[in-house]
Amino acid sequence: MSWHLLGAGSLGSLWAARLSSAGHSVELILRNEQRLTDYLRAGGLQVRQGEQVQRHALPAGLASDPVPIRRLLLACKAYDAASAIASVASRLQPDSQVILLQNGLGSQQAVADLLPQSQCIGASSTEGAYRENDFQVVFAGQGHTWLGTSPASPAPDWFGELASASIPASWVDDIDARLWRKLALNCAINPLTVLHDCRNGGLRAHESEVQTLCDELCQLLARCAPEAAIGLHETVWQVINATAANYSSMYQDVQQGRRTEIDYLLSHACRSAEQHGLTLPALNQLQQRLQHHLQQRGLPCR
Ligand code: NAD
Ligand code: KPL
Repeated sequence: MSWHLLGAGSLGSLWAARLSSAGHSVELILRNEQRLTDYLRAGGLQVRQGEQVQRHALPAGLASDPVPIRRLLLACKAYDAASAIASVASRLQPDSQVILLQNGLGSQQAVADLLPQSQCIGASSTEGAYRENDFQVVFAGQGHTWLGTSPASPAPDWFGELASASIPASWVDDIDARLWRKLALNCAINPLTVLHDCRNGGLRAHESEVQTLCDELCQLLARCAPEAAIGLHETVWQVINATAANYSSMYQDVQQGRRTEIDYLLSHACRSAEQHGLTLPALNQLQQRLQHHLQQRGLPCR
């Protein structure tokens, strides 16, 4: 059975390249005729890892193509997920499976609401990739991807294809908690790196601010995904230290004038707190400061 990829950007290209190299059939779905022409002119996807460059001339088409989709990897940003899925919804079959490779929370539910007949599989990844140019991707950091459904279900029969393609992945029965945990890490680190204009390691100079955010995030997790709260403070500092020389993904988005995923990270946390009747002043203030910062740079606040 073919894999279809919607969202041939950094992470999506990495998955497509590895699956195809392992002999699995993969077809890209590009946004429009212009992107398809650009892709064909580029001669396929290019993936660079260190000095090694590989080209993958995978077949590509458009959302409007008639071929049914049985297994879809959706690898766009969280804010594009619902509209991207809407563009292929008529091609999905009642037994289709859709892997949602989005960071944060909120977009998965939006997609699931649009696809009541499909099985939506959440994914949380620590792999690192970025785009050098259109259809040219750099594999920047080894990582792992956790996949699963909510409520939990057994691993699908194709799951072994990921291992055969050297995509490090585990099937888990607590994907929501894993997504919450990653969201909490991103909320404790990313906005502050933007507001303090620093690398992750620069947050060591703002210890009490980080600690207060972790305190409030633990209160929120205690309501939404209690197991994700365990050891949050320690993990946040471990990540800050392990990635001290890096700029967070949100910092890089803002620097490059790109829309951030704030609505699916910090704003999702603030909305969830409100829904649970929790008052989390530091988190709310952080959201306001970040939104103001984005607004001043002409970037969307959501
Ligand atoms: P990206 O911007 O590099 O790629 C997204 C791609 O989706 C783009 O090529 C865009 O053109 C395409 N797209 C959007 N809407 C589309 C549509 N309607 N039809 C066709 N294509 C469409 O994004 P990314 O960095 O790969 O991130 C994807 C998700 O994975 C994000 O939620 C991100 O937070 C998460 N993530 C990324 C990394 C990373 O290292 N890049 C790591 C972990 C998690
Ligand atoms: O995921 C990250 C990001 O930059 O988005 C880390 C490195 C964990 C910082 O929050």
